[in-house]
Amino acid sequence: MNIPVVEQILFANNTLAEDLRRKLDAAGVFGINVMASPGAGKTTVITGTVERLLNRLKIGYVDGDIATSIDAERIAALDVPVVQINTGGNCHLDANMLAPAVDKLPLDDIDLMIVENVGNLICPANFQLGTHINVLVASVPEGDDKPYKYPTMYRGVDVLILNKVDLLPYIPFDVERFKHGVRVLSPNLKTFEVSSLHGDGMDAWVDWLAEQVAGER
Ligand SMILES: Nc1nc2c(ncn2[C@@H]2O[C@H](COP(=O)(O)OP(=O)(O)OP(=O)(O)O)[C@@H](O)[C@H]2O)c(=O)[nH]1
Ligand SMILES: [Mg+2]
Repeated sequence: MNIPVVEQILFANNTLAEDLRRKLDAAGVFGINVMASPGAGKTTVITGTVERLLNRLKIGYVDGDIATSIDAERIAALDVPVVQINTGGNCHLDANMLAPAVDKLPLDDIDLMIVENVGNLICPANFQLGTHINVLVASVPEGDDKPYKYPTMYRGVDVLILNKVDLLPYIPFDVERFKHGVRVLSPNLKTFEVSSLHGDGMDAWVDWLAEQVAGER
């Protein structure tokens, strides 16, 4: 019996992701893959990011969503090019889904492509998209134990945004316990603590991101 199916799928995905990376590099586009559990604040973080960078960078947005275009409409209202991917029930984006979406973006007129992955803390970590960095948005209401319970996601990302810190006075969340869990998995993970709703901490994240985009050019 032959059962290496998952490996084959991941290998095929990684090959496609490498193709996508080459396409982005050729067009001078820096890509980020934003992942998080449902409702952690991906779209709110992205909205705050786009608003702060509009005068500095040309941005494109790809929304991965199971069924709706609610998030895509929020970002399109900021007057940036938006492409919707409805996964039809799939719990993550993969490079095969992203490729046609990238082709619909005006790549030659974009510096930064922001991909919002499907809300899920498990599946998206296994599928590289060819983006330059993987961003994880964690949020206070999820609880401080999440790095311990979902290690694959925390281990595979380049930057962590702890969102909804405005709720710390109201929700039991031990920041040190959370950070210890993150450190064990990713000792030097770049981390930002923000309230994307109110704006606290967002400038530091956005300035760091703009530096990464500039560094790739
Ligand atoms: N208190 C507080 N609420 C926030 C913050 N950021 C987002 N929210 C709220 O959290 C809810 C979910 O935010 P979204 O940005 O839609 O989350 P998401 O991760 O994009 O959700 P999905 O795409 O459905 O997975 C909304 O009601 C936001 O207003 C924050 O910093 N503080
Ligand atoms: Mg969203």
